[in-house]
Amino acid sequence: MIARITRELGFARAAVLPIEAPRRHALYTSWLARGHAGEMAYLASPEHTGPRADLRALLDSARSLIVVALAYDRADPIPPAALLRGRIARYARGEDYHLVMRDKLVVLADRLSAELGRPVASRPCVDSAPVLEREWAERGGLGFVAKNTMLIAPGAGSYVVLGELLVDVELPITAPEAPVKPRCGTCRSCLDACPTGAFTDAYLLDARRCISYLTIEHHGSLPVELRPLIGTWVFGCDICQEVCPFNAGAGEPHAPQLSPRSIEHALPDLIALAMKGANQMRQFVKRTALRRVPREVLLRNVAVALGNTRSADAIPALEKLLAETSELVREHARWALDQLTAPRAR
Ligand code: B12
Ligand code: SF4
Ligand code: SF4
Repeated sequence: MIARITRELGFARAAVLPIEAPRRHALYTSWLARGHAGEMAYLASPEHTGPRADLRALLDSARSLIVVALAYDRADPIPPAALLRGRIARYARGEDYHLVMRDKLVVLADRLSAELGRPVASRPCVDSAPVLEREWAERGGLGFVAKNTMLIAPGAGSYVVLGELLVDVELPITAPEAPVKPRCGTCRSCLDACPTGAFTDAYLLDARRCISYLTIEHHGSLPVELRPLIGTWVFGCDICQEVCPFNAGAGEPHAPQLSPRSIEHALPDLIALAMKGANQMRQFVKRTALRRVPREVLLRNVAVALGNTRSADAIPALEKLLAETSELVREHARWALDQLTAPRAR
């Protein structure tokens, strides 16, 4: 029944697990203890560490966990030439996946309740909920946790987002007895390709060096030594997924809501983005995951990306950013202008 409903709802993978203790909670707390979470202090709060160790803290009547993967669009659109283009990570190019996933999980709970002919108590979770999502996806047999720390569902690859539905129904378990074996073998393409050296080891990521963290979670001044390494990413980063052989080819069908809203939401014209006032920016980010960062943080990222284009065409846009009220934006625009005027290292 769950397999049929989740397929009809467009999920790429789904599994049912019993409510059990996670096996890797200690890995999570040791990751926090190493300081790898950077400024994401909320991850270490009791509201986050507690429920990650015990799913019942989220729904005390929970009897089963349904874990799902939703595929998003991996194709890069071909933009018109001759503009300075930035990059937005693929998962953030369409409608905000948190909204899409949550809506689907709520429908899943309703359909389950209708088929069982009784009310079902449930709790949908996605990303910000205190759940060890990759562990449960792996335990459910959706895929394996890879060296780049991503959950890879062979066939669909790693371009999937995860979600969970806790329900107070004892459903037939579909999770495999033994976990899916890691399939990276001797490959280490992702570890070598990361421009900022964010992997301290295979399976271990120091968020403080990750472009995804720097452009989305870190809202202050960007470390000067990392700015040139951010390239033209303005929101997130996909490099450790782009180089992965499990993502080669067209993949499987993805949720249409997660397709890029426009070319500008995938490979944005950096100059046009720098020129957007508050209202225009609000329109641009509406109902996308981009709305999760303040305008000044997006403009900070745009300034760095413009500096990294090393193109004199970026100068007028950066000069316009120098007039922003935010000192954060002005400081990054000054840095970017310095990149454009400084002689290149040979
Ligand atoms: C904090 C966070 C981040 C941080 C830290 C990422 C990280 N790798 O830890 C930052 C901001 C950097 C980030 C970036 C991204 N994120 Co993020 N993030 C999260 C969040 C909220 C928590 C992750 C976490 O707890 N990290 C701490 C580590 C220790 O835990 P973990 O990654 O879950 O690792 C588990 C396993 O790897 C395993 N494990 C640990 N060691 C070992 C060793 C071996 C040998 C094995 C087999 C397993 C294993 O145990 C860990 C604990 O259970 C989750 C949502 C959630 N609630 O889980 C999304 C989540 C992981 N992110 C997601 C996405 C999409 C991204 C980005 C791709 C976005 C982008 N394009 O910019 C990048 C990918 C960067 C990367 N290579 O991970 C998806 C990943 C989907 C997938 N297919 O895996 C999630 C699940 C959100 C979602 N609902 O879909 N993210
Ligand atoms: S998302 Fe980018 S910066 Fe972060 S670990 Fe992957 S390649 Fe490195
Ligand atoms: S690039 Fe290679 S090592 Fe990295 S996740 Fe993919 S298969 Fe594993």
